[in-house]
Amino acid sequence: MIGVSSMDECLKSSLNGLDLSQDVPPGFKSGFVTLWGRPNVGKSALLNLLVGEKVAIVSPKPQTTRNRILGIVELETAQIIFVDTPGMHEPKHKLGTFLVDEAMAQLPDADVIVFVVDVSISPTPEDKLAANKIKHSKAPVILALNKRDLVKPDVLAEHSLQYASLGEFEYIIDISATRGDNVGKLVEKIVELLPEGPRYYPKGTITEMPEKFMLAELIRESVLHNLHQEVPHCIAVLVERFEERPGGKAYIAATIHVEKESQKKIVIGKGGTMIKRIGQDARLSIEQYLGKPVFLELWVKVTEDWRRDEQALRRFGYYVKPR
Ligand SMILES: Nc1nc2c(ncn2[C@@H]2O[C@H](COP(=O)(O)OP(=O)(O)O)[C@@H](O)[C@H]2O)c(=O)[nH]1
Ligand SMILES: [Mg+2]
Repeated sequence: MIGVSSMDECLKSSLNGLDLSQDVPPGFKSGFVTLWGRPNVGKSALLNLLVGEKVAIVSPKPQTTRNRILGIVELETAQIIFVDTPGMHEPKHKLGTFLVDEAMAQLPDADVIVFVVDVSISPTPEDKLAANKIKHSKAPVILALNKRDLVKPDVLAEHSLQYASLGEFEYIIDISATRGDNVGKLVEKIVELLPEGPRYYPKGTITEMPEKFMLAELIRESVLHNLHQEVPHCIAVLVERFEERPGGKAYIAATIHVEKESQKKIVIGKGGTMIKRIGQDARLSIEQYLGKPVFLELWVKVTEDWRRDEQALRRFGYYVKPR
């Protein structure tokens, strides 16, 4: 099950059997940094850039991220555990409720919150909603004005003021998650704000997401890139089999679940062209991720209205906590 009710619980399970007395230099800092904000502002792109590897899928469509995802950055003087969250929005179905709950669950244990916004446009109602949810948090908040590569300096200044008025911020910085502008400075400031602490994860750990989860995410990303409008939001991916085959090839069988027969037709495409394209793109990114050749078999199945069906949501890894 991917949905985790709180960071503490998750941390405890990952710490089982780990030697926490691992030597750390005096003054070593560590902690959880929650990446917060509405959908589509660049939280996952920022996480990947910080970690230096793809741990979260990214797309121009809102609500790409559905689970809390960890990305760990190891420095000489600190270990920063970044927590990527689904974007804050007004939920329209049970999946939406799960996304918002999953994001909210990452606030109480955060040592630092990075509130990411898209500075190329003025604040939207969802930015205001996201800002309000962290108004009373005990953790210090850094305002990261992302996508500065898209705006001229005068617009940047005007929008920055608008975002700055949404709350109280420990530090404000304009960054670009695609170009990398000011990301080093952002990390420096985060380290300054972190408490002293142990190395929570063994050196070299980048994420703790299970491999099967990453495979399903990479397939979902391929669907997001190849299909438009509502369909990508109506899909869930389950990896049924993941096996080593002789000759070092990986065999993966996965099912793409859609909500309606009409969506199944779109995902398969005329004469199977779309599912072929989705499969090819997914295979390439999975091969890059696993570092070995992959044989990928994809199936498409209708699971009626799964976004409103609690049992199906659980099966797909979107655990909805009792309210
Ligand atoms: N130009 C530009 N695009 C960005 C930047 N950061 C993210 N994006 C794009 O914005 C879209 C949403 O990014 P994503 O990381 O999925 O947003 P999230 O929903 O907040 O996780 C993607 O198309 C990214 O490539 C940036 O700094 N500059
Ligand atoms: Mg995301």
